[in-house]
Amino acid sequence: MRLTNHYLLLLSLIILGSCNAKKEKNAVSLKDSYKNDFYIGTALDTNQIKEKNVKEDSLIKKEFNAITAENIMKSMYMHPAKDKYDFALSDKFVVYGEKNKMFVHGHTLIWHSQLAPWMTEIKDSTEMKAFMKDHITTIVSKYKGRIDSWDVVNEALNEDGTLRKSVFLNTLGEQYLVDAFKLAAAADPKADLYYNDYNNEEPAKREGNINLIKKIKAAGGKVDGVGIQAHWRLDSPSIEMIEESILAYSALGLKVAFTELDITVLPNPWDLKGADINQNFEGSAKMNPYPEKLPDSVQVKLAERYASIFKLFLKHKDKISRVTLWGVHDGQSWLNDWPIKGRTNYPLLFDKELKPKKAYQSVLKLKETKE
Ligand code: 9MR
Repeated sequence: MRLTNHYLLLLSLIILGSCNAKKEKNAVSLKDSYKNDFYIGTALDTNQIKEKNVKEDSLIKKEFNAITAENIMKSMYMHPAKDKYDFALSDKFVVYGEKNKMFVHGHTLIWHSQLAPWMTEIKDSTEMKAFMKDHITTIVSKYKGRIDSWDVVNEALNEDGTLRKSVFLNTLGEQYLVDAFKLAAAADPKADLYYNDYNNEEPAKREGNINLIKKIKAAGGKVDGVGIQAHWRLDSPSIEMIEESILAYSALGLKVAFTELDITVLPNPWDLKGADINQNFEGSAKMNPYPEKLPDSVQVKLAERYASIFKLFLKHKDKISRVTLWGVHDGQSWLNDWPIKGRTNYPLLFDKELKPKKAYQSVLKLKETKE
C-alpha cells in the first residue's frame, strides 16, 4: 500500500514536470510566432554582446532570431587606424549569433557617419579606392559564411533623393557605390547585400533610392535587398506609403528588410510651428512629457500602431526578409537622446524593466488566430 502511494506520488511529479517543460517550450515568443514569416531581430549594445545581464540575455534568446550590432561594427570601432583593425567585439557578436542559431547581420561597411578620423582625411580617388578595397575585403572575408547579410552602404541619400555629400562621393563620385557592392560580393558571394537608409519610404527619397539601386545593378553591382530603417512616429509614415514602398522595392527583385524599427512617442522639435531647431530643448518639461511612465492612452496608441505595421508586414511576408527592432528594451533606445538629450522615450516592445508592453501583446495577437 505504502509502496503504491509512493509510486503514485512519483508518477504525478513526473507528469507535472513534463507539463511544465512543455509549457516552457511552448511559451509564446516573437520569433516563434513569426517563424514562418520573417526573422525578428534586435540590435545589441556592447553589454548585451558580452552577455553581462542574465535577464536581458535570456529575453534576447527567447524573443529574437536575428541580431545586428548597434554600434561596434561601425568603421571607427572596427578600423580605428589605417593599419589597425579591432575584431574583439565583432568576434563575440558573431559567436553569440552562431551559438544561438540566429541570423547575423553586419552593420555597416560604408557610412559617412561614425567614421574613424583618419578616414575623413582621405583626399583623392587613389587613396579612397585603396581604402575601400582593404576595408571591405578584410571585414567581409573575415566573416565569410558567418555573417549572413551586410549593410554595404548606409544612408547615401539626401531627403530629395540626390546623393549625400561625403568623403566617398567627394573622392570617387557615384562610382563608390558600385565599387562597394562589387567588393563585398567578391569577398563573400553568398552573403546578402543591402543598401540601407532612413525615410526611404518617403516618395522623393524612395524614387532616388530606386534609381540608385538600378544604376548600381546596371553597372554590375550585386544588390540583394533594401533596408528600410523604419525610425517611425505614431502617425507617420502612413501604412499606404509603407505598402507602396514594399511593392516598389520588391518589384525591382529586391528583398525588403525593416532594419531599425522603433516608434517615438515624444514631441519632435521640428514639428513645432516656428520652432528654432537650434534652440536648446534639453531639460524642457514640455518636450519630455512622460518622464516617469507612459500614460495608458499612449501605450494603447503605440500598441495599435505596432499592430497595423505588423499586419502590413504579414500581408507582404513573401517580400520581407527580416524585421529588426532597434534595441531590446526602451531603456537602451537611442531615442532617449535624440533629437533632444536626456528624455524618456518608449519606442520598443519591452519596457526598461524588460516587461512586455501592450505593443508586444498586440504584435503577438496578430498571429494567435492563424496557423
Ligand atoms: O543607435 C545608435 C546610437 O547608439 C549611436 O549613438 C548612433 C550614432 O550615429 O547610431 C545609432 O544607430 C543609427 C544606425 O547605426 C544607423 N541608422 C540610424 C541609427 C539611429 O541614429
